Amino acid sequence: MSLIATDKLRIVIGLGATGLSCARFLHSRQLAFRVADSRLNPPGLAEFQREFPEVELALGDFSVEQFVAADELYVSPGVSLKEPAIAAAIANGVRVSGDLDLFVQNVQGPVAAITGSNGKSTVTTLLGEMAAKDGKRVAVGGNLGTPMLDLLSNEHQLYVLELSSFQLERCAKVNAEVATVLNVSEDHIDHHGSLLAYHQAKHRVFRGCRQAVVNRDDTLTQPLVPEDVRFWRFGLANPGREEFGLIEKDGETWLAFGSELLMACSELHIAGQHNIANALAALALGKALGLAMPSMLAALKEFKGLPHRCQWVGHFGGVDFFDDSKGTNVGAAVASLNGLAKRCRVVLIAGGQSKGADFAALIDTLVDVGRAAVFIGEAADDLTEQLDERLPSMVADNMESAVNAAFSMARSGDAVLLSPACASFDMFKNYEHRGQCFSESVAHLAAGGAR
Ligand code: UMA
Ligand code: ADP
Repeated sequence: MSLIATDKLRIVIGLGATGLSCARFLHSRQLAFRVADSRLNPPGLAEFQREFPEVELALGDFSVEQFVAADELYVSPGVSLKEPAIAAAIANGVRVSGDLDLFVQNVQGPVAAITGSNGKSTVTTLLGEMAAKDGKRVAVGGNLGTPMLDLLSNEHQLYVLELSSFQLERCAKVNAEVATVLNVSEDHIDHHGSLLAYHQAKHRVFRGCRQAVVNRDDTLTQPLVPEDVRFWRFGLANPGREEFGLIEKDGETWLAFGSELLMACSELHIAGQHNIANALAALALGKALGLAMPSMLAALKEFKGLPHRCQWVGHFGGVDFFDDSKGTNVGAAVASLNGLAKRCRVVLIAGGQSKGADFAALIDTLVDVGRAAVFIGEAADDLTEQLDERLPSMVADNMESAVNAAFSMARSGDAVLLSPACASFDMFKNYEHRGQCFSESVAHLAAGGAR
């Protein structure tokens, strides 16, 4: 296919999953583009060279001259807009956006746009399963994994997108049928600079939305939107009229809509108060989209949760082991610790790249509900210092030693929880790799003999 020669210079920045999807999209629309990546060997290189041998590619340090001369930059989420070459382009009036803008301009069909500090992947997946159960041809992706541009198809009746603050900060308008910020707690402060800037990036999800789902328990999720936007509210207290919440009846806690009891929480396979909040959020989003309640409840009853989210991975010597490798910020690790603390004492494995986080809330919870801690990665010394010997702790330099150390400090009936409150990239390829190393170390420990 020959590309349309135009006077526009478009540059796709980043050659990971997003960059490749942008390249495929622009190519499918016969629009000329170039690609740049600051890495010499980016992950999408081989695929890119195979699919687009004719497209110009610049690897290594970004070129200020090239970016400033461009008309449009499509910047991958992992690349900061503060990169000097990109900042210079912005200062020169170059149009800078990302895959989300391209998606919004080209999608046909309603979009559910989901962001928040924690629970995004769980709620996105759950809502996708509810929609599928209700017979909708639904596409599910975004930050969850499949780049959103790869989802575009006339076949789909609904798009359910998980959106990160990185994707949102470079998008003008999302125009979602329903949008939500599930919760807001500190994350990615190294990237955004402050909680305020992070909050503002997240709240872009509401731009142009027709309906909004709001968490009654977290005022930071409340949007400033025009009056004609329809609100759906959820929270862990008794619901008001047309709201989702919890009702206690006959010794059971029920998911409820107004005064209507929907299903007992004991029927959920996903554990912890945070997952009950996720279930309520998914129901509220589904209600906004007009999904039938019986289909949504059937999907909820079947949902077993995602891997690396408080996932039970083994039992040895009287100790249960849980992989919460996706607990990549303080709020997530606190939620997991509190969830497990309902059943037992916890030995926590935490640490990695802190992203500029303040660990105070994690340490306070750990002191309350923990037995001991093992710290790993770049944040290990900071965590040890903040714990200040209020609980026994050790530092380990790999996952196998961390699991062995955690087990040696656990008592029969305790749980060992990997919920790092940090990014994984200092020691692992990604959070999945970290979780896999944890499970393998647990299996190795179990194979090595009794306590
Ligand atoms: N990078 C460079 N130079 C470049 C381009 C990228 O050094 O020129 C680095 C980035 O700094 C980053 C890494 O490469 O460390 C990957 O960045 P990317 O933008 O190329 O990432 P993609 O492969 O396109 O994947 C992105 C999301 N990644 C990020 O936002 C970092 C994926 O979310 C998402 O699944 C995918 O798009 C499809 O939409 C992952 C993630 O970690 C799961 N997200 C963060 C999170 O959930 O906390 C936001
Ligand atoms: P995200 O996609 O936002 O990272 P996930 O659904 O993948 O969220 O869950 C990641 C981790 O965040 C979980 O393992 C758990 O520790 C924590 N978590 C999930 N849902 C919530 C919630 N609603 N509130 C607080 N923490 C949560």
